[in-house]
Amino acid sequence: MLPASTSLAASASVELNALVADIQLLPEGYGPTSIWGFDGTAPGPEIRLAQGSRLQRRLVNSLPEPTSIHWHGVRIDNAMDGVSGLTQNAVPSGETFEYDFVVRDAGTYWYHAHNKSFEQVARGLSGALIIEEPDEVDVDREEVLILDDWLLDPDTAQIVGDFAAPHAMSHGGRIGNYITTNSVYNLALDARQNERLRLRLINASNARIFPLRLDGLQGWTVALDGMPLVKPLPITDTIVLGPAQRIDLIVDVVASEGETAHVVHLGQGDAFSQVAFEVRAGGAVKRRGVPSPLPPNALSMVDLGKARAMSLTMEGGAMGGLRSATLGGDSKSIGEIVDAGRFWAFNGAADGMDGPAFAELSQGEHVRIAIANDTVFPHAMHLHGMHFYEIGNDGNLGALRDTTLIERGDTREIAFVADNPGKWLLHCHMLSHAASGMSTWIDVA
Ligand SMILES: [Cu+2]
Repeated sequence: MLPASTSLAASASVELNALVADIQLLPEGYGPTSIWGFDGTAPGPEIRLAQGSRLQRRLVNSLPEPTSIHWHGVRIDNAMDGVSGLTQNAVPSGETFEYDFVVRDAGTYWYHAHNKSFEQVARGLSGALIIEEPDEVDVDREEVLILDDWLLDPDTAQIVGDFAAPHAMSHGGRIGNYITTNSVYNLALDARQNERLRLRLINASNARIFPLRLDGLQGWTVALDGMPLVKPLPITDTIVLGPAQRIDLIVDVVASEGETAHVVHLGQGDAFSQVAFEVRAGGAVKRRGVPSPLPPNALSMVDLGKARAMSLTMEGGAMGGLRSATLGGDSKSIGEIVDAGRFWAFNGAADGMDGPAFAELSQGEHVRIAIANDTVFPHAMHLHGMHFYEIGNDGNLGALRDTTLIERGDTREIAFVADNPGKWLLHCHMLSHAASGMSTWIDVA
């Protein structure tokens, strides 16, 4: 049901202007960086709405090339999904597009460009989309933390331009050399001892997997990719956030006044502070108890017993075994595929956008897809339009997600009810991979 106020706002769409702008991304002493950003900022403006309300934004394209906006993780009307070439035409330079849809689910989502994503997202076209639960969550405050990396030339402070570099496409994707949170290097926030924080972490990078650990903070995972866990899960281990994934944490500051707590980034051999929390005076004497779960969103439960089983095999990339694949309807050698700028294949096709990956699904059908990673790189597979359950090793339904990280050699089975009609993209969210063979779609009629 729409809140009463939305009818008054029916024609009052707020603009979201995609434009070229300079921001101070590197520390002081370096020059500004030219980015592409919504409203000229990176991240773009945070969009925050009540669950069940209506999101209306007029995309104004002031960029030198066409663009579109995808609302990542939102169970949305297909026509509003923003995938240029599948659900809409890319919006030409100088033109506009009206996005208008109801947000059914509370949670942490994000929006980003979806035309030439491997370039446009790397240039800065993304932002947070926060859908609030009807009742306030019992925390002292929340922080939206957008994790990203940038590939910058330190001499000029500019974004390195070879977005379609074959090395990045055929290996782990475009990996930046400058890691930020909310576009700030070494972000530092204030906190108080025993303060309870909700941290909404969003991985907006093109390809980087963020392994994170908490130091001076203790708490629980309460949601993944926007969807609440049935029960808060104590954080005891490394948190791994693949590209496009989100995680909501409720944490207590257990570091003492004068100390600094951290979200620690575990790099290759080194660890550094992704976000610092400097503990000030005025904390509480005691920690609170275990938090309540967030209220669930109303999603259809899958019946695995009646689910149609399908499989998707991911092949290719550097050091992969792909020798041939179909391209343009013909079988081509790996050399011919590489000459066409493709390095990957789904079920033997390097051009998975030419048709749906599977026979048409009927609306309401229960499906399970075994996604096999027959490559030597991890991949973050994202389905548009519907969340899915990851099926655990025990064969039971696990967490609800919209993006699942599949390590090299692993197979992950996902299951969902195909209850949202339309053409829905299914692709790797390492965006260089998506542009070079790892994109297909499903058709729910
Ligand atoms: Cu990939």
